[in-house]
Formats: sequence, C-alpha cells, structure tokens
Amino acid sequence: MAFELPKLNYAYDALEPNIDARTMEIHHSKHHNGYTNNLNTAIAGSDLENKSIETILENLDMSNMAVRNNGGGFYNHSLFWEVMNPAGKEDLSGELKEAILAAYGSFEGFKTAFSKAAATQFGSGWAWLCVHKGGKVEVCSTPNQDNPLMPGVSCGGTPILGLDVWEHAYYLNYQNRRPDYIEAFFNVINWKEVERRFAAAK
Ligand code: MN3
Repeated sequence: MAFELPKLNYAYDALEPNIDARTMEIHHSKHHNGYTNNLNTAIAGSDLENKSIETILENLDMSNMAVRNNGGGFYNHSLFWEVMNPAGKEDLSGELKEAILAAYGSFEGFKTAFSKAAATQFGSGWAWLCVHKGGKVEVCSTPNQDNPLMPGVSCGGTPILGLDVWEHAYYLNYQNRRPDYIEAFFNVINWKEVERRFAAAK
C-alpha cells in the first residue's frame, strides 16, 4: 500500500504568527507531498513496498539515496506536523519533564541545547530530541532528511520532537533569521504529543 500525505490536524494559518500560513501550505502540500510521491516511486515493486516507514528507515541501506532522502522526508515531516499545536504553549510535565531535567538540568538548559543544535546545523537538516531505551533523552541534529532512526545516524534512539531547519521551513517569513524561527517554534510545541511519543518509545 502506498504512503499517503497525512492531513494536518489544524489549518495552515493555525500556527500564525509563529509559522505563517503560506509557508505551511507550501511546506505541506508541495514539499511533503513531493517526498511522499517520490518515496512511493522509489519503493514500487521492491521488498520495501509493504513495510512500515519506521521499519524501512531502521533497516535502511544508506547508499539508497532515493529512499534515504524521500523516506526520511516523509517520516520527518509527518512527525513535525504532529509535534506542533496551534493552542500554543503547554506545560511540560510528568516523566518526560523528569527525563529532560535529568539530562539538561532545567527546561532552559534543554531549550538552549536544542536551539543550538538547530542553529548550528550547517545548511539543511533537522534538530531532534530523541529517547533511548530506558528513558534517557538526548538532543542531536542531522543533515538533509536523515534522522536518528537510520543506521549509524547521529545520536540514535527514537525521535520524539523534531524541528525542520531547511530554509523552505522558514525563509518566507524569517529570511536568514533562523534563530528567530527556532525561538518561535517553542511557542507552538505540542508537549502532550511529545510526551505520548516519549512514553511509547522509552
Ligand atoms: Mn521541510
């Protein structure tokens, strides 16, 4: 069964002013749609065709650039839409909060580490918060559409929060001001969804 572009749980303008509607529309309907279609083309007729995206990425032949780029793009954006929330800031709580405090000392310490990973990823890529088996969390970044599910990529573990720092994610509204976009992202993180992913993966 072919992969399908997931619907957003909110309107394109729902994350305004932090992420503008035009960027959301192009990002979802053009970029993510492109990765989805190209992934389907790349796996058509192969033994990857009926596997889950997680299984495909965890067992990826990293030299298969079509699946690496488009499978990564499909998975990364599917996660990205879900870890944002138009309702805005929600309080971090529970076991995820404890794991973040254990790793980074404070929420501000985590925010600094995540923002630095996002700001210093050279060129296109992603910043991640990952959870390892046992519940330890770790911030890292990846180039292009790679992600930590892929063999040997960055910090490993399961990504539970991701931020797209490709210019297509912010340039219309923020131009070269990637740090302002990163700051704005913190206003729309859907912590309930991140907590759900933490609990499922730890
Ligand atoms: Mn993108």
